[in-house]
Amino acid sequence: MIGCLVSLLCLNDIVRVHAASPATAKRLIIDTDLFSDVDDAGALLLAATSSSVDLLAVNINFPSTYSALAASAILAHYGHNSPIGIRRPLTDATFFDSWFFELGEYTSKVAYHWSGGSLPWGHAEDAWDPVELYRKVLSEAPDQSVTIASIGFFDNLSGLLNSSSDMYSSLSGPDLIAAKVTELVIMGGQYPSGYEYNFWGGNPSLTAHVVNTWKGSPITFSGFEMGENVTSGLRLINEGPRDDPVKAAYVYYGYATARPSFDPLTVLYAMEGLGDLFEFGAEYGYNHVEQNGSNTWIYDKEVTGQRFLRLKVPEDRAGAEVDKRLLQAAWIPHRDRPLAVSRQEL
Ligand SMILES: *[C@@H]1O[C@H](CO)[C@@H](O)[C@H](O)[C@H]1NC(C)=O
Ligand SMILES: *[C@@H]1O[C@H](CO)[C@@H](O)[C@H](O)[C@H]1NC(C)=O
Ligand SMILES: *[C@@H]1O[C@H](CO)[C@@H](O)[C@H](O)[C@H]1NC(C)=O
Ligand SMILES: CC(=O)N[C@H]1CO[C@H](CO)[C@@H](O)[C@@H]1O
Repeated sequence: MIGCLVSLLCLNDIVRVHAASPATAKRLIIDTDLFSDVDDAGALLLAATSSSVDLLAVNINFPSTYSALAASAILAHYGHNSPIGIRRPLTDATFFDSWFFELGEYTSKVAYHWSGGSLPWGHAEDAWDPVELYRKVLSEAPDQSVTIASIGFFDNLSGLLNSSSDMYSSLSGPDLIAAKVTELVIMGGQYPSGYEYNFWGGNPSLTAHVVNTWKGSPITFSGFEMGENVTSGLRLINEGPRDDPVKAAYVYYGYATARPSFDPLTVLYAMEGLGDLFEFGAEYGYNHVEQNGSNTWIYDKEVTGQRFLRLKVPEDRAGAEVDKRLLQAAWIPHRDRPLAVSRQEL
C-alpha cells in the first residue's frame, strides 16, 4: 500500500478486491486448536479477510467452549457467519501457562468482549459436530474444490476418515475426501524428523491415524522448524485498529510481544500456494507418524502426493510479510467504518 498516496483511493481498491466473486474464490475449511497459542487467531484473521478465499467452515479440535465462542466472535467481527464445529464433550477450560508463566489467556476475553456471529456468548452448545459439518460442507462443494488447513489436533479429521454414509452424502469418509478435497495442509511435525506439539499434544494416535492413512488428496506439511523463528504480531499490536479482536488476542496472550508464525504461514500457503515465500523441501516420499506423535520423512522416490514446505526467503523477511498481511487484513473495511479510520499507512 506504500504506493497509495491518497488513502481514499487505497480504500476503494481494498473494497473492490474484497468483493471478488465467490465463483473464483478458494474454498477453505480451517481446523484449529484456537486456545493455547495465539497464532491460530492470526490465521483466522488472514482467512476471514482474504478476497480470494471462501471460508466454508471452521472446526475446532480443542473442546473449550471459549474456543468456539472466540472463533465465532473473530469471524463475526470481519463480517463472516461461517458455521463452526467443535469437538465434544465441551469443557469450560481456560488457558493457564503453567510452563513459562509468561503467556496470558485470550479466548474467553475475545469471546466475551466481541460476542457475536453464529455462536454468541453462552451458545457454544449450538456449534456443529465437526464431523457432520465436514460432511455437510464437503458434500455441497464442487468436486476437487476444497482445501483443508489443519492447524491443531487431529480428532475431527480422524472422525471424518472414519465416517460413513449419512443424510449429507452416501460416500464413506475416504471417498468423500477423494471426491471433494483438493489438498490437506497440515501445520505439525518437524522435517525431516522430530517431535512437535500439534502431533503429540492432543491424542497422538489420532495424528498417526490421519497422517498415515489419509488418501484421496495431496498433503502438504508445514513444520515447526519453518515457523519457529518467523515472528509476527507486533505491527498488528502497535498499528492495528483499536477495536480489533485479534490484535487484542495478541496483547492478552503475549503481553504485546511478537510470536512465532506457524499458523499464519500455513494458512497463507493454503490460501495462495507457494507464492514468493515458500518452496517444497521434498517432492517425493511421505511422512510417517509414530503412536507417540514423533514423525519422520521417508524419502521414497516411488511415493508422491506428499511434500513439506520450506521458506524461500530469510526468516526476517517472511516475518515482515506476515506482519504486513496481518495489519492489512485488520484494516480492511469489513464493516461500516468511518472513512477516517482507514487513513493508515500500511
Ligand atoms: C478412527 O478409527 C481408527 C481405527 O481405524 C481409530 O484408531 C481411531 O481412534 C478412530 N478415530 C476416532 C476419532 O474415533
Ligand atoms: C531458532 O532460533 C533458535 C535461537 O537462536 C535456534 O536455537 C534454533 O535452532 C532456530 N531454529 C531454526 C529452525 O533455525
Ligand atoms: C516415539 O516412538 C518412537 C518409535 O517407537 C521412538 O523411536 C521415539 O524415541 C519416541 N519418541 C519420543 C519423544 O518418545
Ligand atoms: C462425530 C465424530 O466422530 N466426532 C469426533 C471429533 O473428535 C472427537 C475426538 O475426541 C471424537 O470423539 C468425535 O467422535
